[in-house]
Amino acid sequence: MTEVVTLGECLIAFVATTPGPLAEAATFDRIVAGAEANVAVGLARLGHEVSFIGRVGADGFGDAIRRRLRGEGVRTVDLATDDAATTGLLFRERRVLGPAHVVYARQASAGSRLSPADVDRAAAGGAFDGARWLHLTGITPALSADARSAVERAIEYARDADATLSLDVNLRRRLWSDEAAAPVLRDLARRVDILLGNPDELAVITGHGPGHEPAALVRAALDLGPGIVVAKLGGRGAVASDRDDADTTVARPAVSLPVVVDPVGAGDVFCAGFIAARLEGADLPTALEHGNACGAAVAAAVGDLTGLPDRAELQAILGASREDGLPDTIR
Ligand code: KDG
Repeated sequence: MTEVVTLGECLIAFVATTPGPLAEAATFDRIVAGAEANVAVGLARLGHEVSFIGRVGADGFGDAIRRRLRGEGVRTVDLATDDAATTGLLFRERRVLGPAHVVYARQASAGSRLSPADVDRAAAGGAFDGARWLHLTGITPALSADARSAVERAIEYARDADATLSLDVNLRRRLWSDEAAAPVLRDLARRVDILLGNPDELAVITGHGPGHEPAALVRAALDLGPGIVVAKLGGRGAVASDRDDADTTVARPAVSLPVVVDPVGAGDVFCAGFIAARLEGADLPTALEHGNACGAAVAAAVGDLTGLPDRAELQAILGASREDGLPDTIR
């Protein structure tokens, strides 16, 4: 039995070893990446039981993903090996300022061939039995028609299990245009309990142009239907509103970092910290603080998973940030 189920494409990422544009990058670190897998590992590190539904190729990259997820304690029985396709890859530059550019090699990859049958198999194997939470991202429906149907199937099982549904918008403009993404993501947003995204993403799904305050975007997104909307603001923390008290916006500042080493993955791990806190009964402001702390820990190290905190580290970061900034060492 698992508390949290998630599904999507886990990739191997080649991340430039030195900061700068991709055109200048000649050496790369090989890491395991993928938004939903990042959330899964983040939750497992924080002591929660997580199932990951997906596909990898019958290749060394797929083996590396399986070993990593399993080693982190994520349930991988529903991570199928697809003999007919290779594991998806991405190549990413490192940027401290501005968004990092990415090149994908994931078209027709094993992960993008995820289908409703995979979700049915996982359900038959008990993945949704007693599940309390299903976490989705806007990446999976962009991968293929089958992957989009797999998301729909997972929602059906999660509803039957009375699980909480969360959606991290995670708009990937290398996979689809705003015009193609907006109606699909809006339709998902209407049906989840908790919607998370950055202001740019919330603007796209609410149909707002740029330049709106996060609190206004959160309120507009609440009108779509979710019970809670969270705007992730990176270095400015997070703001959120609950439908039951829509006039009140809760804001929590980011944990301030002496240096942002690699912010990619921080948004995913924010979700992990937030979900873990809610599973443990935390109120909205506390869940935002946990999300911010997890995000900061990941932004302080290279790679999507490297800096993920365990429970003790999370408590140390929270304690230190409430006092006087981060200590040099937390243990
Ligand atoms: O959020 C981090 C992800 O962007 C990264 O791990 C890769 O999932 C990924 C994607 O599709 O871009």
